[in-house]
Amino acid sequence: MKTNHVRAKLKRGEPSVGTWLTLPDPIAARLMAQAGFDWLTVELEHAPVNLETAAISFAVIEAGGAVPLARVPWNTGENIKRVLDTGAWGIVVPMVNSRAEAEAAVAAARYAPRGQRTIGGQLHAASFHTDAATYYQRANDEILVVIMIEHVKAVEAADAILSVSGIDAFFIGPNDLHHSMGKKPAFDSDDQEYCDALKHVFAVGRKHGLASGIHVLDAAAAQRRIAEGYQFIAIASETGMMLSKARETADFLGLGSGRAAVKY
Ligand code: 3PY
Ligand code: MG
Repeated sequence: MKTNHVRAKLKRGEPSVGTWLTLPDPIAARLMAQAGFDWLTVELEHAPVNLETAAISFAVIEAGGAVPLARVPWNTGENIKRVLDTGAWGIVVPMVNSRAEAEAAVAAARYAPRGQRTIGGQLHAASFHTDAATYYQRANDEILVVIMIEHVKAVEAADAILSVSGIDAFFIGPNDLHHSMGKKPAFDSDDQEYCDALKHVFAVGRKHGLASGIHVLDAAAAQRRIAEGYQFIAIASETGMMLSKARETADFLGLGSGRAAVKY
């Protein structure tokens, strides 16, 4: 069975960088898998990606040498089970705001005795180049569980959430976090309440031995976050990268309607 090299990197305290895949297109996923990112997260929360497209995308991402992850649409056992059973090597769970929600995410992602994931499927084992029996035995040690801290309620409950056993990393959703504070959604800001929240969650995560993660807009911001000790860094999305380059090209030639490129 293959080793989840991103999970191993995080456990060693090293940074890993990836991006979000928002296009419902395994061909785009295949090409992105060769760009050199450590991992690629198939976006099922806010993008029009169905499970069949996601399953094929997990396979081509893995074949390209990157770790295939999925952001599930919501924190439910059904969502988590289905992406793991179709070949994701890990999950990113949105909007985890309480200890009970964190426990539910872990229970859905881990087999007994650590959780309640049910037995079944073929693509999970194929994705790790192994047989089902070996997968069931070893999956708990390879599946990456990342929970999102993206609401003030989660910041307040950070200690109760991040002390749940079975979580590998937390991941800040800066847009929802700003929004939950009544502020304009943004990938970053120097707003004091926002910066204090980040510092608090980072310290609590470290206390519980978790890798810290955050979504950023570009490579320079990723470098800054890595220097601060963040280890699970998402840079924008493939759509954001495609459109910002397209926009730059059109602008250079004086073309275009003046509409802003999608950044994420
Ligand atoms: C957010 O910024 O809210 C996100 O969910 C980023 O992934
Ligand atoms: Mg969010």
